[in-house]
Amino acid sequence: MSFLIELKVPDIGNVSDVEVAEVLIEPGDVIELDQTIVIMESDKATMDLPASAAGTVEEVKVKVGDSVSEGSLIATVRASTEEIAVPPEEKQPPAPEEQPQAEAAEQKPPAEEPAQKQPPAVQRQPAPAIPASGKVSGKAHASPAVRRFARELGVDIGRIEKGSGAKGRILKDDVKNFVKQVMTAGVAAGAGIPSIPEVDFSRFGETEEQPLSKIKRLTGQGMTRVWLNLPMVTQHGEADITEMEAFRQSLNTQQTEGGKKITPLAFIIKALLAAMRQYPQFNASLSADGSKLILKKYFHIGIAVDTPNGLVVPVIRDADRKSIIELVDEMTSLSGRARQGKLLPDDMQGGCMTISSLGGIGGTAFTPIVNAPEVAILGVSRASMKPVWNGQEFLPRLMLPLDLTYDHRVIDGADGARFVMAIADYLGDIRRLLL
Ligand code: CAO
Repeated sequence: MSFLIELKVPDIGNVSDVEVAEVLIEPGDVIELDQTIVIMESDKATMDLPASAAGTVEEVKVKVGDSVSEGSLIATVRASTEEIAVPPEEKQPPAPEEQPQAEAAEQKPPAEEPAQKQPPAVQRQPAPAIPASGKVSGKAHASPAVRRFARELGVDIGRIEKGSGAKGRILKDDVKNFVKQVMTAGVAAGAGIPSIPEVDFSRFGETEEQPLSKIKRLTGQGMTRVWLNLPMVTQHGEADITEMEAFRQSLNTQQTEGGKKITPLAFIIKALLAAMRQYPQFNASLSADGSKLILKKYFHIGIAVDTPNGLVVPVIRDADRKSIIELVDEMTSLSGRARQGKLLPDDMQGGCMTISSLGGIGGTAFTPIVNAPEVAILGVSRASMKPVWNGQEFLPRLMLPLDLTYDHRVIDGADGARFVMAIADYLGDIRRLLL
């Protein structure tokens, strides 16, 4: 005899509308009592929802991103009489009136739950400390999503001794805690990277703590990952943009009312695209195992935008098919939305190469960090008038500083220099962009 059992969200305290972060079951799965079936996330905590019954999953009623509260139906499970496991201390002879109810359930799904108590949602505790040796604990018990998350952070999940989820399952928080521990340990476990010692600055004077914005924290993690993984070299160069500037100024003077101001950046994008077409290895990414180069036939350009919350990189798609005016329009719209915090994740994905322009602010040179898995980034500083020797005399020319950082695993130094020179040549004579 079998019964259809509804698995619902139990009492989760005063919290409601909790988001489903992971669904760990699918129809047909055979599950055990207390096995984690869903992971829920509120603002304050992450909770595992254990199965209140063993059996075969018939239907899953929620998906990632759904909001659930106490009583929300998560799934239905078909269980045989033997599978209806009740915790030993609660096992009691069935009350005489319960038996017919259970039998009725068999004929008329969805049935009432048999007398069975829903186990409470498990609020996570931080994962236990990792031994400094970074010892591998055997086969890690984690969902595909958690494994993917660990991979993204470059964490070998096998080094996490035990998860804080039901039955030692490794959860996202465990991976995050592992990374934190590795970053703060005296010597990073296995990596041998000494950490910056913690200092009590209040010993030296008054201090105030200011939490970093989410964007800043994520950017920090991303930058550290790139810094540790990529051997980077920065090639500096200069473009003579005297003529280009004269043309740009004339375009801005002729602008009709309401027309957007054209900054040097639109021309720099055009020159970069031409150089990428000439040197396809710059429009590429290295495969994850480092064995091959994936050449891209599309040209999406990321633009680093400084916002009150930190740095974001929206992407101009198919920039090679856009005119100067279209590029200006799109940059204005993307940087405006970036500063209002209105960019969608899709707006920041798929870039082939990034430009980081500090030209509006100042400076003469800097060394930007590659936005991996891209293989290079073009930094631009402020153009200034310089005396340039033409073989006979010094002439005042407007010179634009260019800083190209590249992944040395993919780009050789000679190609780096050629690429910067190509950009400088295109900017020096923008008629060449027409060829
Ligand atoms: N040389 C001289 N002047 C320049 C210049 C350059 N390289 N680049 C821009 N300018 C001028 C513009 O023409 C404009 O002049 P006016 O005010 O006289 O018209 C002024 O500087 C301001 O330009 P802008 O910065 O507003 O516009 P932009 O198109 O050059 O850049 C954007 C747009 C979004 C890239 C920029 O605003 C920004 O956020 N830059 C910061 C990027 C950053 O933080 N990078 C660091 C990341 S870590 O690598």
